[in-house]
Amino acid sequence: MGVVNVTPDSFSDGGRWFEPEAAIAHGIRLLDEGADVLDIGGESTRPGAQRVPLEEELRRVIPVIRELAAGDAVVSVDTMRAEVADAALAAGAALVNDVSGGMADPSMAGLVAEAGVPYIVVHWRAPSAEMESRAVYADVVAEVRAELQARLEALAEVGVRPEQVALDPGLGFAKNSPHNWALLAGLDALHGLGRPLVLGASRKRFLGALLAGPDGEPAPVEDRDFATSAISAFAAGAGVWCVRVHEVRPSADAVRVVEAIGACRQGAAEPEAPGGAP
Ligand code: PMM
Repeated sequence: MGVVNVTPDSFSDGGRWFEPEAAIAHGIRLLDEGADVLDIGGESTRPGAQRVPLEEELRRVIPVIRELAAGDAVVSVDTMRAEVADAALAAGAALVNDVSGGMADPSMAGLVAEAGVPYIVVHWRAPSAEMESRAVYADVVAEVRAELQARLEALAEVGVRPEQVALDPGLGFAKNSPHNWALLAGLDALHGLGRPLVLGASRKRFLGALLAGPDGEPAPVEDRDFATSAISAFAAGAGVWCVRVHEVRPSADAVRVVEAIGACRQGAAEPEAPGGAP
């Protein structure tokens, strides 16, 4: 899944694709690089971010979704608002990616149930402005698992079928670096929920901290893409369904490598080189 943030202020790529033409061109580039899905969002969720007004979020994402979906891309809308999800689906989006897992907008679950579309439910505890103070866990893997299970049940009560849902532990959402690493190390427990898993590690702060220089300064955002693709390889090997990344090519290649190894493990024929080359 390639990220198209139509925002002036995302931590990872804020402002670069803020104009619709730039966002559309970027989406097309990500498809060329191997993205299966484009995730289009108009609201930054970086820690401390303030909410964007509804009208502004619509203005940012709908034209970009309409254009990219018309070009046959599989488009996901990254939103916490039912009204935005509704307009996005009408404009051609095929999936809803909700970083609040239906908790920010009480109308979201009903809309998704009615639409019957795939729904990415991210583990979330509080809006961006408050989430850092909610990063408190005795056992992060067990608690995230239990809270995602509770979301699945609450969503089912309003008609969201479990088969519609993919689950995401929400790296960085009310989680500090040790929490994020623990969740990656504990993916098996999340597989136990029986739904496809999504991971959004791309360029996040815990990678900046891991790659900090001798002065302790976090690695700049654009220097986190190699680490991101390492996580994509790890995720593919661990059976994760989808990775959400800003730079698609390295992750798409990493996933193909893991798939080739997996195919050999299952006794399938070796993958053929393109064009029959040796
Ligand atoms: N992270 C961000 C935004 N959307 N969606 C999912 N499913 N999982 C995530 O971890 C996630 C997300 C924040 O990152 P960005 O500002 O780089 O888009």
